[in-house]
Amino acid sequence: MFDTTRTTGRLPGAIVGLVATGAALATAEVVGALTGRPASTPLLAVGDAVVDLTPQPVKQFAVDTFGTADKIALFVGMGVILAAAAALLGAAAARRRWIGFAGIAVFGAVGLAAALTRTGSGALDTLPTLTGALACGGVLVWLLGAASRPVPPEPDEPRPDTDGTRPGPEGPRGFDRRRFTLLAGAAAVASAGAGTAARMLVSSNTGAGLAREDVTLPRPAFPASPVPDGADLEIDGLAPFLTPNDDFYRIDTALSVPRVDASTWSLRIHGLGARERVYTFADLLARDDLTERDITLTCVSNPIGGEYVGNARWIGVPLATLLEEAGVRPPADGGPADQLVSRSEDGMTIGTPVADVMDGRDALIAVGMNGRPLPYDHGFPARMVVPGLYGYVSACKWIVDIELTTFDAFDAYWVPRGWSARGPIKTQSRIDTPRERATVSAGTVMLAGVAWAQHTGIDRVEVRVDGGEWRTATLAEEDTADTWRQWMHEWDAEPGEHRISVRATDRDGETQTSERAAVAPDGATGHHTIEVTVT
Ligand SMILES: Nc1nc2c(c(=O)[nH]1)N[C@H]1C(S)=C(S)[C@@H](COP(=O)(O)O)O[C@H]1N2
Ligand SMILES: [Mo]
Repeated sequence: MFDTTRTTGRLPGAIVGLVATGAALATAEVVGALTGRPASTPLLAVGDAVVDLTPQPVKQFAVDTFGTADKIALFVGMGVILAAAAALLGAAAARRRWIGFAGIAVFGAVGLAAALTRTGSGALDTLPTLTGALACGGVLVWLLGAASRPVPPEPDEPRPDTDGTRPGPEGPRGFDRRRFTLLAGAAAVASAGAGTAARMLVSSNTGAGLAREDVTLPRPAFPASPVPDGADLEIDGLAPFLTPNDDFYRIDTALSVPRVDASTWSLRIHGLGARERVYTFADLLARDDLTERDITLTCVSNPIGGEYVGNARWIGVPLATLLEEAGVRPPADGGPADQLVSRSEDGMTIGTPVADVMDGRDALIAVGMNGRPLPYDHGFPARMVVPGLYGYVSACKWIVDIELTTFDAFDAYWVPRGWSARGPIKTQSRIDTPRERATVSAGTVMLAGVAWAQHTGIDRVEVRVDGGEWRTATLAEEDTADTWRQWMHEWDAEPGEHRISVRATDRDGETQTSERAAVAPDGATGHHTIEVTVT
């Protein structure tokens, strides 16, 4: 099958391995973009599988170390591993081609398995990996050929070049380095170009349909009351009362943000004790019960003092009304389902107590965020928002399906991964200014931050310096019980090192415990404490 009179060096082999792998990934990206399966390309599909299979402690370590750059860290890690494997396999294939093909088969199988185990996958999802593997094999054979040179003759044979001529770059014993470098370089550049173009095509979303940019939100029938004067203390360093969309924290497992076409999107409600109902995006926008509400979202994995909390003005359809239209009754009225499982375009499942969303609180199927259609990152075209519940048990983004079931019958995505099936938000408070380890001048120092106890409301915030007396802070005006509340306190600071702690008491009279608990399984506890230097 192969010319056994020629061989290839290990270094050119390693380069060929890298270039062939790049060609494979680029081909897969192009085919994924052209077939409308951008999430089934080997990089994304395997990345998704890694995210899903990573044990909780490792995931926590990644989030602790990289924060919301954890996705970039994952791709960098995968890239390093893949490049190392590609170089090693290429070097080995230089001598024994079959090793290269075996490597392609193994990596191709991993890519196929990842693509086919994605929710809702079909035959088309195999195309990116299959064409990528073919391209890899083709480039491998082609470039290894270009890098090959004649096998040195057996020692007892007369050597053809013993006449003193040095083996030049194009001599009979070497290979044409210049040609090889040009070919490999051209292949690498072409791969990088094609891969980038494919990624741009996918994210520009130029296809037909209704993109976010084309959506005009109607005026809500039930607007939120204006934010009261004095709800935003406008203190330097303090989080603004309403979090701008661009600054809103983002937490999800999606390695590529779903770009859902709102013209073909629909939300299905069905399951135990429900008559099936399907709503299109146009159905939702045309309703006469569009409701605007301020709701503070919080992630269960927000550490004490952390940033995974934000407050927005949402526009949406009351979820309880949609459930009533499907004939759903809450468990207290004899309804058979106690869990509502929402599913997203990207296969997430989130379980929410039916009782909570039907108890009169402003649970929404949101289509708007701070006066704009939902940003892609935050769930366009529609997501769920439920005041008082952590995001992982309520805030399904890119939602497409709501199934009525029971907690006994189904565990949503996070539950087998070590998180509690139910996740009411714990009362918390945070010091925003001064920052941890800041240096401030002696005299009056403004301490300020936020506190939240969604759907219960904040009653009191206290601060304490160096373990002394708890002193009551001044609260900003309350917007609603579903939003966070700013606080401030003027501290007469004396020179030295100081520790400042904060704690909140909610309207149920519960004061935050000082006992530290980790974020898993159901949210961190403890007082946010910072150290500052006063000069
Ligand atoms: N489809 C989908 N929805 C999701 C998630 C996800 O991973 N996928 N994460 C949830 C979690 S854990 C949180 S805290 C919120 C975060 O919403 P945000 O990114 O808009 O702030 O989304 C929730 N909805
Ligand atoms: Mo979360």
